[in-house]
Amino acid sequence: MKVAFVNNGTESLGVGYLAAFLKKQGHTVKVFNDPQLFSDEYINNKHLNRIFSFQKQLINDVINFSPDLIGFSVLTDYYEWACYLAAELKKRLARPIIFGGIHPTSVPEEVLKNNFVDMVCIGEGELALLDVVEKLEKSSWPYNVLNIWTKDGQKIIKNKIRPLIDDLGKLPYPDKTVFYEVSPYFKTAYFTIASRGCLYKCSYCCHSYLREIYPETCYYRIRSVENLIGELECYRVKDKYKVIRFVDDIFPSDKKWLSEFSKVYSKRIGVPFICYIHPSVAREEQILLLKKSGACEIVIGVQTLFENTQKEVLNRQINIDNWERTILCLKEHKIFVTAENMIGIPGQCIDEIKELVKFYCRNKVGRIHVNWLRYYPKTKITDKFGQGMQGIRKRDIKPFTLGGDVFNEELNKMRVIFALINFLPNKLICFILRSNVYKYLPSFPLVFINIFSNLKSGAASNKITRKREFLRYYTYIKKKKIIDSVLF
Ligand code: B12
Ligand code: SF4
Repeated sequence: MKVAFVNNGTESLGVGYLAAFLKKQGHTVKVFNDPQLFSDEYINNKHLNRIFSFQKQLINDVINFSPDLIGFSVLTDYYEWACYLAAELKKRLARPIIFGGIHPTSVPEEVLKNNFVDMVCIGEGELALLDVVEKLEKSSWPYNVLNIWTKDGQKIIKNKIRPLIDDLGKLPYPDKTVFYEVSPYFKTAYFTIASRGCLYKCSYCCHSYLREIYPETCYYRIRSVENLIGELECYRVKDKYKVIRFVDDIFPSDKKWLSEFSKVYSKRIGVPFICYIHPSVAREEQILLLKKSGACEIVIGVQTLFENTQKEVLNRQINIDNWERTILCLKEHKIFVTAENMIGIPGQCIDEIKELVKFYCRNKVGRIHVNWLRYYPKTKITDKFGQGMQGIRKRDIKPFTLGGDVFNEELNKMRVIFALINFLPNKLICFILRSNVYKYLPSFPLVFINIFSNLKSGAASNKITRKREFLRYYTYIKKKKIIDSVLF
């Protein structure tokens, strides 16, 4: 069978895993990429996006490939995009269309209301998608495949969810070639994942909901060190890449795993890497092991410092002293620190954000990210505070870098201060806060704040982003004849 995945411009490990699984069973898989120029977390301009659109070409390419099944991996931010392309494809090509990923997993019934979506996959997709493909191959409709919801006329068929794959080592390595053959910008850094799931369930995160659909299984799973290193060797990462990005929600902190990883990784791979950690589990011992392995940049999610907001709104049990200790320890070991923060949290007052600014004046980090809260469907924060934001209606969505669901002018001015912490003396920052001078600052367009902080930091992840974004625009604009695009 031939399976086409329509991709939103970013490498998706989910699609990589699904492609590898299907290919292993002899199926053909191809990715069709929409580069989404001028529609990303940095630049969002409808007119330029239309002028530099590759969607017409993508549709023609999919039609020429003549797949037996068309798949979309859908995040909420790209739901509208996926619906548009799926509807256009359905008009021209009568083939089954399946949506999978976090958005359909969260609101499957709503997604199935679209007449161009034939099936949705809830949760982990490898086994389910293979079952679907095998059924279609035998010319039968996948009415009774675990994890799959589909339609019989007006009726929605809701199948149960199968347990999570307990041993991730049973899966083939994610297929990277489906992306690499599409465009060189996918090769700018190596992305991979050592685990699935998370130990926590913060209210604004997908795990606050996903854990509910998998109540009885071991939710957090880690690949064996050997399996992970095997993947990196298979793709010759040591020879081909300058940096690796582990995109685990939180990088494994289990001491036994980490000490084995540190020995094997430094010996057989040795490429500097970026990962996320959680301060509750990252003691000095773990940080030392990460350093020995080759961690060059570590991302930590601080979000806010008020314990009440952490506990009551975000469902995080974090001891603020831990943050200071973790940051200090990372800096002592000369690891670049990126701190993620959130603004627009329900009940978060300006004083709370001022405290956060002061915290970073005391504890300087390499890069401070300030993201706007997004009310993603089915998350606990949305259930409690995001009335009407369940993502079930299509809406004009702004990424959390560009305003999220909670943009407000005063907070945006405060956001400018975060971008200045590493460039102005602490005394001046404190004066700006005390005298409320920030209120008179111009409300810079968010894109400038993002680009400014990106250019100024020496973070490895920023270097990757710059290189990848440059190549994404350069390779695709080169392909485009501007006159054609204006006429189209
Ligand atoms: C890695 C990651 C990234 C990477 C890669 C993104 C990507 N496109 O894969 C980077 C850093 C680039 C990224 C960026 C963003 N991310 Co992100 N990211 C993640 C993270 C931590 C892990 C995803 C992952 O690779 N998991 C491992 C793979 C194997 O699992 P999977 O993707 O879920 O795929 C499996 C199933 O879902 C299913 N499946 C998936 N697709 C399909 C399709 C079909 C047809 C089928 C049958 C099955 C199926 O089968 C797969 C294999 O089992 C998740 C959190 C999480 N744990 O899910 C957030 C997450 C997906 N990200 C999120 C967000 C918001 C973003 C951004 C929009 C943030 C922003 N900057 O504004 C961008 C969007 C980028 C883009 N253009 O796609 C949200 C999405 C929430 C939502 N409701 O949509 C998540 C859930 C985190 C959260 N806040 O809860 N992200
Ligand atoms: S620690 Fe991070 S990944 Fe885990 S639930 Fe909280 S926000 Fe989500």
